[in-house]
Amino acid sequence: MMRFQIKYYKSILLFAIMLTSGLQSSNLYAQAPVNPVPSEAQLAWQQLEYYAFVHFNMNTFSDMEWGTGGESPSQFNPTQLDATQWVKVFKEAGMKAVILTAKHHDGFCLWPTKTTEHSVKNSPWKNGQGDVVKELSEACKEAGLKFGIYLSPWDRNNAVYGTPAYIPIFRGQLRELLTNYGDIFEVWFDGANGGTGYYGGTNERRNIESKTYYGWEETWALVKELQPNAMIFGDGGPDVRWVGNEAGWANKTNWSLLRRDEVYPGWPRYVELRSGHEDGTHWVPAEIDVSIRPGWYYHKSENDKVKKLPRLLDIYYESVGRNGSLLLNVPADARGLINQKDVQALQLLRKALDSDFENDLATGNMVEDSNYRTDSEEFAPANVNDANHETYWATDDGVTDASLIIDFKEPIRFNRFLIQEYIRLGQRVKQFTVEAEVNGNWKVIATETTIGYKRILRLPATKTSKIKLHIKDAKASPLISNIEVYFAPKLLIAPTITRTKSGEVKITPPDTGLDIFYTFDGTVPTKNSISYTKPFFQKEKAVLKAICYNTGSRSIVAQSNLDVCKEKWLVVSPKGKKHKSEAVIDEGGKSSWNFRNKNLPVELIIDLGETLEIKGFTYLPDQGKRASGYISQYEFYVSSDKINWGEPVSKGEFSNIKSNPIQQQKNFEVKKGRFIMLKAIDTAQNDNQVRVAEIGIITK
Ligand code: FUL
Repeated sequence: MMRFQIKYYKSILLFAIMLTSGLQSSNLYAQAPVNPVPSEAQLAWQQLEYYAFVHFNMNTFSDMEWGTGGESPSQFNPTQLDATQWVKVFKEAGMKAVILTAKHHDGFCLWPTKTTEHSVKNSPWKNGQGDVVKELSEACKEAGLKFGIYLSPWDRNNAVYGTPAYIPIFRGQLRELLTNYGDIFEVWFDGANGGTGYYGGTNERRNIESKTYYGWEETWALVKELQPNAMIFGDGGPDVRWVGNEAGWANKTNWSLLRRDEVYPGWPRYVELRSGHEDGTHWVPAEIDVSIRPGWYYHKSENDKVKKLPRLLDIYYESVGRNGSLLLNVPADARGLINQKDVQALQLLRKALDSDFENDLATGNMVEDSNYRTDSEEFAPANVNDANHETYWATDDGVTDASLIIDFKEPIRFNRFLIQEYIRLGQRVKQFTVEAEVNGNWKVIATETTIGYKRILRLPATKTSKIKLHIKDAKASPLISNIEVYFAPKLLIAPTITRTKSGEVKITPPDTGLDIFYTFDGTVPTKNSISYTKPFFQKEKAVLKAICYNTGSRSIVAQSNLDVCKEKWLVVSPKGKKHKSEAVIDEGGKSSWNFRNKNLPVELIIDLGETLEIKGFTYLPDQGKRASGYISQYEFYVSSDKINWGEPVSKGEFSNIKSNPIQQQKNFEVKKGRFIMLKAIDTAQNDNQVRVAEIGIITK
């Protein structure tokens, strides 16, 4: 009460001073910015948060990730292209913008450019009269979504790529795209540059100096001249930076700042991009680009590999929730439509996010603080939950350790804490905790570092009637514009089924406190099926189906087609150190066996320990972070005595394995035998090694 009175008198005094001096309150109390600060265009971009990338181009038809440039325009022929369908899907998913691969590394242009013949104008699609860039830009405008373009600097088709003559061509393409298609919110320049290619039929390697070749300063200036508000994306910006991985996450510590002049396309210290630089010289926030599928382009073979809800939620919380923007790639298929599999995944994500953020428990609750700037209501703690992001809580100058408490009066449960800094005046907070009052004591629930535009913490469910935010360190007086508190429901999605080499099955739920039920007879499990309480053995072939169950609702069904377990299996050849060679049959997909410095072909022979009727095999390539040794050409044999192998039961290629190293499966005519042999005839990288993470068989 006393404190309130002092504040009250102070406010009257300050008000009197303001009246007499004729000053605006904001001038009187104005804080100095902590530089660097974002531009107006960057502030607007930051609020988009979640938007779509569409990889759709020649690769969609050639089933590749990186076309060579030697493809023919006649291959480009979507049968039902409908950009309004894409935009509808994205809008319903809550995305605010779309970026299209107008030209990828293979050089094919999705618009009828004057700069090259390698474009839609020479394709059968709409008899060469079509323009994908136009259709999508118009659909976006109609639906109120922003539109951006990806234009690959690298061009594996162009005959003059690598010489100075290419630069005006590249800039001419940019000029067309930035002049003829309305407002462009972002221009995306890829860091992959130079290497082998078709290059007008020369089929050679052309390396360029990525720092200097494209004359980036002039190229950027052209973008700004034609589209002053467009954000330019590149490894190190200049406006928006890459996050240093394509897997969908930023570091928890994430500064929107960068020592920008150190960074260039292909910068070898790219891991630093995950956190930015605390002492950065420029405001260059992170954008997290990741694909909803393993590859960036649509491949029919990946229709079952669309990322599942838990992974998509992780991506959201580790991008938008870590002070970054999420650029989620959803490729259009060869019909020219967003595939139903991807549509469903986006819908599930939207639904889950809507329920996670349905009810902000903080709104309207009393907030007290330990310090606020000049005791002025303009900087009062209640600004953090007033639904206005332009108002904020600020401490007095020099106060960088301060706290505020949200008092709910009655106990609530929460497991999400969302917090935002008023970044217009710079990113400041370096360290903070979130605490909850539990049985009369403050319990630290989270100890964190940076905040920035937005942090969303996923926390263990906690019951409390008071939450404290404690800013422990900041570059200057912290400015907090928003706090939201939620209790997200448990995720009711399919459990995961795994089995060890000896046949022990484990069923793991996606969240705590869920019941699991399963069947072996192909029927859909209900709450009356077998209840899963602990791991069990299933050594024989079986179709296992499992669900999660929680108070009347059940998840979709998880299904695992288990084959005979690998308990009796032994690696016969080549003999390595035992624990290493066993990696190919240990059911642990992460470990791999590396046949290094072997001359090809390499033969891997396995004793199954019993005679089986075999009708197919699987090969999981190395899954490590620096994966290598992918087999590209193979032969597969079955034998009853490991002496007479006969003809291969299957042979051919594992296509696209380097860009997309997922499990490969080959089926063949049933053959009886006890021994199998995978022969690596060639590898994708010529790196003098063959790596195998796991081998499996499919029995009759
Ligand atoms: C990478 C490219 O090489 C991929 O093909 C894809 O376009 C991705 C977004 O960026 O660097």
